[in-house]
Amino acid sequence: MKTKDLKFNSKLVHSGHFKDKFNSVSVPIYQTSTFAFENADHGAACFAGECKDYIYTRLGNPTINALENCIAELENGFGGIATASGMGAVTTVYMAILEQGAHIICSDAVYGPSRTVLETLFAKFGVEVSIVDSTNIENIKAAIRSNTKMIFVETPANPTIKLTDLKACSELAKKHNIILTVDNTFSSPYLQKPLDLGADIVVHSLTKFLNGHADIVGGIIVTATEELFKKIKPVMTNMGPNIDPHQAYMVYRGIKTLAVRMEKAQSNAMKIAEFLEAHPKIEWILYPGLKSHPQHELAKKQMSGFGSMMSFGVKGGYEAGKKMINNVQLATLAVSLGGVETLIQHPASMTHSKVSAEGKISAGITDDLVRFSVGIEDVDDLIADLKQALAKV
Ligand code: LCS
Repeated sequence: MKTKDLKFNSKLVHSGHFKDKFNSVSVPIYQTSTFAFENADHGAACFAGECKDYIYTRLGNPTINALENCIAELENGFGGIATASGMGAVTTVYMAILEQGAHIICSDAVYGPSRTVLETLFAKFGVEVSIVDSTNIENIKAAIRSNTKMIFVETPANPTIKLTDLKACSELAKKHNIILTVDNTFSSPYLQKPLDLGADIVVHSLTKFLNGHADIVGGIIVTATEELFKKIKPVMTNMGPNIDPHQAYMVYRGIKTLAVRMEKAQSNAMKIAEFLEAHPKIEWILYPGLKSHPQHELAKKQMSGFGSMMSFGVKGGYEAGKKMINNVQLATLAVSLGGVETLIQHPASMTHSKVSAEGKISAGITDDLVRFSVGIEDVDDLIADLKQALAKV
């Protein structure tokens, strides 16, 4: 049975697996930098692309390939290109698609470095950048120029939990022959499949939900087509932000429990969001599963669940939020997200601190914004923790 024809939960367990000499049930870690050739002709044939044998781990490795094939199937894409980090994936896509004089439209609601690398490094190489509020498709439409090569969005976005309408966005991109790249980190393919909605490229920080255990850093690019795959893969292999086989193994192992982790985390998140929304010390809360989220209907349309990421403000602003953050006992004060453990952080001074003050204001990364990544602990314990921390505010 071909794994690509299986249903999603079966794919999580079986996609990417290959039969080896020992019939290993778990894909082994091929912790090797290089692979021996039979003879000189074999080596030459490998380099000439006349045989599919492995050459060198930066170019390809069985453990890494298992991971790449697995995620490509989960995203219904053509192929996957794993990288050393999520930023390795984002910047490899930028490098492959953009060029001097090209223009990119980037949502204002993205992970800080995905935006700042465009405004600093890529701008230095002559790439034009427009940062827009992508919650309204008209803003993207208005920003299109004759040299626009890519639209880059993240939905739900870090840390504002803003959504972008992927179907509308992909229709617009197609009409203007622009590549649409979607950072799907916050949803994972369990909750949202951007390629099915018309996107051309998906990127992930594997560090988050796909791995799920806060013990590695990694990234991946999945392309819809062979053409895009062939354009991006050599950029990765030549520039060298490849993932390590051990990292790849850890993510591949984590993926097998993605569905059960996501289900538990998002069920916890819904209860926590309702608790916070009703709490007198909470000024505002954004969680796609709440009816009060301005894009709740869009979330229902393009996601199969609401995930486990939320942002909120405590009455009294930054000082009050800081007091709360400093008083949680079960949740951990740390950046990153999407692991089995609940994390809390303050984006304006941490993950998004390098975004300019005006950039933060226009993107809605306010000083009082507290970001919460809900884990799979018992929800009663998490709520009790939030209750005692808020009592100290
Ligand atoms: N995309 C999103 C949506 C992210 O949240 C992150 C990291 C990245 C890309 C980059 O991935 P990395 O290179 O770290 O694997 N987000 C982080 C965060 O919110 N806190 O720490 C890292």
